[in-house]
Amino acid sequence: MKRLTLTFALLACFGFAQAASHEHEMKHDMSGHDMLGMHTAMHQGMGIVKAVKPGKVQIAHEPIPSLEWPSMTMWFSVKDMPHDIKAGDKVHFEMMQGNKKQWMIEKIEKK
Ligand SMILES: [Cu+2]
Repeated sequence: MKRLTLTFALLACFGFAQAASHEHEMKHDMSGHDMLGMHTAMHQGMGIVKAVKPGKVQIAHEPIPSLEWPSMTMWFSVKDMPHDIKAGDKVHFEMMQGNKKQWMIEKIEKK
């Protein structure tokens, strides 16, 4: 019986992982899905916008403990760039690594 439960748990995890890999095609709000977050490796950061280009933003971000990143300035791809984001804005963002290893901001908002 224990073994059966484990199998179900693994299947459930696999299902979530699959859902995560297609997340960029989905529009629904992922926040609050704690279990899903575990599998998608979504990371949160805060920082100051340094520059904006179509589909990209340069952010001087604070340390990101979940990635063991120190603070630094770097470019990110942005899935849906809000029109009101500009250099000098303090922002909160959520990102995940895409299948080409690039960091994609899934959500960005002014603070
Ligand atoms: Cu960085």
